[in-house]
Amino acid sequence: RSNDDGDVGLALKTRPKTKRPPLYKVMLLNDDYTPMEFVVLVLERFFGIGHAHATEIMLTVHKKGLAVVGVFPFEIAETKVQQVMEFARRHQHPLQCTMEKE
Ligand code: TYC
Repeated sequence: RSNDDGDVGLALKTRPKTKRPPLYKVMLLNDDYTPMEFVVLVLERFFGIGHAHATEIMLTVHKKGLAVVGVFPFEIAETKVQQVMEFARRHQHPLQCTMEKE
């Protein structure tokens, strides 16, 4: 069909498509060896989290085993994970950072 607006109306239900990108949770995992201060530094440096909140998040990971530290579109989440993993590797800490679709 066609209409006076000139669209051919292939989409029969014409809802304007404003699809948001899927978001990904970036998580830190606990381990027995990474120093607490190093984890706090990671949260400050790569996630822009202030010292007090970074300390709270680090203690949550320490106690519960993991915590979500941020939620981002895929490419940004992937970059955060890479940055944290590389930083931990360079300092020879076993800290693990992962992402999963929200
Ligand atoms: N469990 C570590 C310790 O006792 C601290 C730690 C916290 C390690 C958070 C990793 O993601 C982590 N030194």
